[in-house]
Amino acid sequence: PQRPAAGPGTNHATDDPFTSSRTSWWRQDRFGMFIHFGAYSNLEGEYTRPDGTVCRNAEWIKRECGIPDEAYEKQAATFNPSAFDAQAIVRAAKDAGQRYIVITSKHHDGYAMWPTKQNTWNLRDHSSFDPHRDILAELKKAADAAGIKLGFYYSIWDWHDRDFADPATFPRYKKRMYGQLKELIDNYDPALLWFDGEWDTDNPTNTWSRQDGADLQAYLHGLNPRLIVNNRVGKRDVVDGDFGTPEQEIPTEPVDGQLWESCMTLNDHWGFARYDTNWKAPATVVRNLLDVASRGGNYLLNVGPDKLGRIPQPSVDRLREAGRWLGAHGQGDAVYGAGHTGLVADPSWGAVSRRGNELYASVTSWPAAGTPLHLTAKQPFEIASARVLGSSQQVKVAPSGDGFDLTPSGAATDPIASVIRLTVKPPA
Ligand code: JFZ
Repeated sequence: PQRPAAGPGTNHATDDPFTSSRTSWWRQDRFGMFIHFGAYSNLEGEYTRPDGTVCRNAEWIKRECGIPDEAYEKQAATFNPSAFDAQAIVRAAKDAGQRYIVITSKHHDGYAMWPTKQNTWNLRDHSSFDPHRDILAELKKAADAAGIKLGFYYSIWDWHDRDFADPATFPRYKKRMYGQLKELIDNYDPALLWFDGEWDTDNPTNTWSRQDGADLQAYLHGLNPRLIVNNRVGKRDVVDGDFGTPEQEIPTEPVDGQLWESCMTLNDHWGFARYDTNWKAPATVVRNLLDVASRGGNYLLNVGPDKLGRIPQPSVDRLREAGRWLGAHGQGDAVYGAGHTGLVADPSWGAVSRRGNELYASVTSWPAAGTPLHLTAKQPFEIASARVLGSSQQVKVAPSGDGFDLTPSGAATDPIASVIRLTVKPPA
């Protein structure tokens, strides 16, 4: 899909994100780690009200549980993520086959996770954390050493800064926000900024406009022309930012002519919630990644560290299982640098992605011996060869109806998904 030309009042990088070298790593890498970590993590999902009743939420706990400012500030003063281990986090991402990390530098509660000079509502000045530590610097260093890209989530919406909520004072807030973003870029050189909280909320004074988004993006690209920025910088339309951000869902169609990335939780919350044990099965994680890649998107899979800064073990386990799958039999070739085929319809038995003239048919429901998998062709092409990764078995290929029948001769190679690689001759 082609990106429309910039119209009046719009702004975006003048290159085409679909083909630009600026976005090249992001378009190849496909799989990233989202980290929701902030002052809310210190409550681990539960707030006990003065009357003894317990209210549950995660990163929205301040607002959803109606925690008074003083009480929230008081708990944040005890926040001490002393077990935050950047190398362990980067290792978990690397083991998962994730190639970039996006961490919340500031969520809606306004609490900055680095020693910002714009206010004292941050991890250095309002916590019980070692004042000599800087977790974003630690993460940057560990990510660089591992060849992992680092990006920052930043919420435009701010519940803490008094100047946010009044149009008369919003310019003052905006100045501090620009100041914080410059700090992030100057001090940590992020590859990507992931904005959020740009939407019209129940706060009637939130007047964030497309032009505000365009201005901000121009400012950011002035600081680093190679930055990648998501669409929540503006109004999430095709001209806003580089990529769309469907949340907790996998689109079946291109997202408004934009690159896209599905962000998803591993359980039912973004931030740590000690009571939430509704973990996705490892197979679900891998299959989601395969569906996403086959439709040309990226998958940003979230972890929520606990109040000490540790990724929950069930998350680590699932990440490791995803990485095991990607590393086995070269199956990662179905994901990295692979994308939408344009040639075949989404099958019911799995997902098909494409890298050059190879199609990767990832089969999540392996057929009984002798039963074919049908591949529906959306345009004519030929299959020159077919083999199952990690197996020497034959795959019989026969034209059939609106496409092909693929009949493997043996057993599945992987309980999560087995991959048939097809070499194709697409129409000239
Ligand atoms: C936002 C945040 O409010 C949430 O805490 C989390 O950080 C998530 C990744 O982003 O939540 C949203 C944003 C957009 C929609 C819904 C929730 N949306 O477009 O439907």
